Amino acid sequence: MSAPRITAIDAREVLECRGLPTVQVDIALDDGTVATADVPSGRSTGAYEVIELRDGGARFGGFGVQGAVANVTGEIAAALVGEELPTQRELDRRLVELDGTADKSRLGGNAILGVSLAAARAAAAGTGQPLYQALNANSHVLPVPLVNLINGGRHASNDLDFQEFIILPVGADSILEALQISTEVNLALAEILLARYGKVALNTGDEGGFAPPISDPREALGLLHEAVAAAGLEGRFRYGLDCAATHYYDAEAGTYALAGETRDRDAMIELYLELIREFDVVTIEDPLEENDFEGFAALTAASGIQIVGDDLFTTNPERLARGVEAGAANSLLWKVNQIGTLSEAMDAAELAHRSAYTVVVSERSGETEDPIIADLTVALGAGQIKTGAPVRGERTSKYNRLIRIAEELGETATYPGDVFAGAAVSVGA
Ligand code: 2PG
Ligand code: MG
Repeated sequence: MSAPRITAIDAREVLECRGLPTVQVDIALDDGTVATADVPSGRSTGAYEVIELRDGGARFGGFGVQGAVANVTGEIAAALVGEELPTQRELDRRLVELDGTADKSRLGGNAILGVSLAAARAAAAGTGQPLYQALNANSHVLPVPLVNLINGGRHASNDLDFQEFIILPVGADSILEALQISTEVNLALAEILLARYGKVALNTGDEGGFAPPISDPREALGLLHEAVAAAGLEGRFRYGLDCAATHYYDAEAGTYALAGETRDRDAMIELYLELIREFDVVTIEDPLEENDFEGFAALTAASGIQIVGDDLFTTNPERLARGVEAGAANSLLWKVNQIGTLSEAMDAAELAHRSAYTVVVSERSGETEDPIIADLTVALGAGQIKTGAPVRGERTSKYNRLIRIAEELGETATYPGDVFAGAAVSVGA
């Protein structure tokens, strides 16, 4: 049986949650399928991510993506329309070849990823299956969400330097219960913040978490513990951080500026070991700057918890291979737009799993309501997803999609709970 033919590839500018434009792509097939995907966008981006093409100039403050859209409807469409829909891997190989640069800077990572993801959806539609099932017939693992309740860093206008303060509902029995108890903690947190700091503390950051007027990371972690206790849910959560440390690192001086103090790498590692002990932190993303493989390795060895590389690896198999070699981190933050095609991101996830690294699928701070990462998380069997606070449409679209997937999977759905990180981290009760 031959594959359906591509009859049209269209694209447009749409808005992401910060009000900036991003690329949306449609792929139409001759069997009547029309599949669409949106491209997310980061703010605390890593230096080794592929290039997101922006127009510059006056439109949208320079953030327009008309150039990337034109690359989809022009060059990419010209290369593919009229052909049979290739396999995902063949399509992505051709997109990479057509672009011809190492960082996808000619056509734009945003142009290429939109086509790659829309094609994945088009292929799934042809099989009559939901995307997660079409990608992996053995899909059954719903993820533990890393729920980001307090925002700082580049995602918020407060003085917290760490970007994300996270709760992990490992003591839930299902994704739905995980979201229920996380929301109960979020409601309790709002009451505590209001009583302690006034209503200014209820302002939120880019990922929907609160942005209270504090600067001490201990205070933020303490607030999460208080909220869990106030909600009567002690023992059902563990705690996590995304420090996004590149963004408070002074490369000239080789030091980190944190909460008004300056620390070198060793002092940062010491601080993390204290936070792990004091606050039951079981996962830390980007604790050090994006080039410090050695420091990551030292913390990974000393801490025994999940250490996640985001800006460190940028979902790039080559950077991940270097990390595995060095023993840097034991977990890959997985963001499709950091590398620009689904196949290359899948390669990074496969390498992670072969290397006994966990995979945490992640949103970007600039998301649309497209829930595609929910399907990808389940297809990968990653067991962990990071998609912000349980509020606001661009975050809840992912959570709500997971609830539907769990319902579709019925009795076969599993929720990893305490073993979210497998052997990478010991989180015994
Ligand atoms: C991160 C992400 C998403 P951004 O650092 O992990 O939470 O932020 O998309 O701004 O890079
Ligand atoms: Mg990060």
